[in-house]
Amino acid sequence: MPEEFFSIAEPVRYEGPETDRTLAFRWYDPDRMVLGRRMEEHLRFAVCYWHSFTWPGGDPFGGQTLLRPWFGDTMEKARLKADVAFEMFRLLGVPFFTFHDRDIAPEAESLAESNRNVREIADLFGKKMESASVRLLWGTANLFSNRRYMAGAATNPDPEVFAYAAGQVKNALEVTHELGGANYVLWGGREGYETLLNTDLKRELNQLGRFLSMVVEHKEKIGFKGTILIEPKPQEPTKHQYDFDVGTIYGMLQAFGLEDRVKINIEQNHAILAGHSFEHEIALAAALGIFGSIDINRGDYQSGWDTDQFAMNVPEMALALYEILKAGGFTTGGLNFDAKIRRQSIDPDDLLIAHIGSMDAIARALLAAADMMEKGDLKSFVEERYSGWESDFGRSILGGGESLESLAAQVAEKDLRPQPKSGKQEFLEMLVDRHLGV
Ligand code: XUL
Ligand code: CO
Repeated sequence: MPEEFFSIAEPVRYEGPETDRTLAFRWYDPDRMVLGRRMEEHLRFAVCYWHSFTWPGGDPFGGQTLLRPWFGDTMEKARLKADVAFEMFRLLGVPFFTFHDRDIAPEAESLAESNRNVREIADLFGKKMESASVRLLWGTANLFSNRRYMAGAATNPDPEVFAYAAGQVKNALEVTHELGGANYVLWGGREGYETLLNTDLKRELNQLGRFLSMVVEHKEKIGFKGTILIEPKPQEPTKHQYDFDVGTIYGMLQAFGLEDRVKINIEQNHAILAGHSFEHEIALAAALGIFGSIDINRGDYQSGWDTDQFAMNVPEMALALYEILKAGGFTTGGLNFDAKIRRQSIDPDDLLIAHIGSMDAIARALLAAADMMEKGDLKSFVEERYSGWESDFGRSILGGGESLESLAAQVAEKDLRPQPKSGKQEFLEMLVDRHLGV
């Protein structure tokens, strides 16, 4: 069956910008060298299991629109789903995939049985990965769908729920380790609250800190070398999520002494929901030394929820990739398509088209970002703008050599009357457009 689910059996190939074939790459050329690195190694694309293979196409007013032969709660269906998923990884030629424990195997009555189901499918993945070229970018545990987690997992008022979540994460982390995962992600699906009337905020924050520490301790115990990543999101499902944005998570990590042990998985749509730009979140994480990985998608600028659309917007991604390149590129991280086709996109090939379109848009954006790096005009402008801080005077201020008194005295003595200089935003935006080929 899986061979017949999609309309093609041969992997999608790079054909160049001249091609008008839909199932072909125009810009994503894995072997093309960009700034001394293969394009595939820069972008490290991953297909996610949940949106592509488990989401039924529902919205708040209607249920399933996507009919898939592997939908259902049996292990047989889970194996069929794995066959189709690996077929899609092969067709797209993506180097990575990602999953939640609940995406790959059905939940059972007890934790032990559910964990066994996950292990069984993970073993199947392991066998498939022996002959496939796809690797695991990250695994994670779904601590938000089951009703036991309605009041949170680590931040639940009931310690038994905390314990259940711990047991689930232990298994998902071990499975990720066994499959050679490059990272492990924690997205605090319901780690937040709706109303203070029923919530002890301080207690819940401490619970979350303890949970994170336990994950790091277990990672070290089992010898997992990948990176532990936290994914910020400001709201949805809860009104106030504790892991609101990069800055909030950094503060939390510092409070629990984990700022050197955990990094961040930034999602475009979550950045937008937090009132930030995507590139702001990347730049802040890089500045704080906690940039890890990306969930690449596109939020809708009018809707206040997580629309998780496939990213096709080249200019915005060029600015994001510029920040990633400035930060030195990915180490263990990559670009995970945390994106879903629209519920009316019901043709099997729509899954391929969505990924191809986005991979091409991102590849084109990478070329623009690489051009920004190579020409260096944006960088020179910023360096020149701050050049005063490289003078003896600037260094003395930041080096602790001055006080309010000494600075006040120097302003008077040298009769300093600093003059404003143009920030030249339109000029810089024009340069960005030029890097985009305008
Ligand atoms: C939810 C979200 C998750 C995480 C993994 O908005 O982004 O899919 O990426 O749990
Ligand atoms: Co995500």
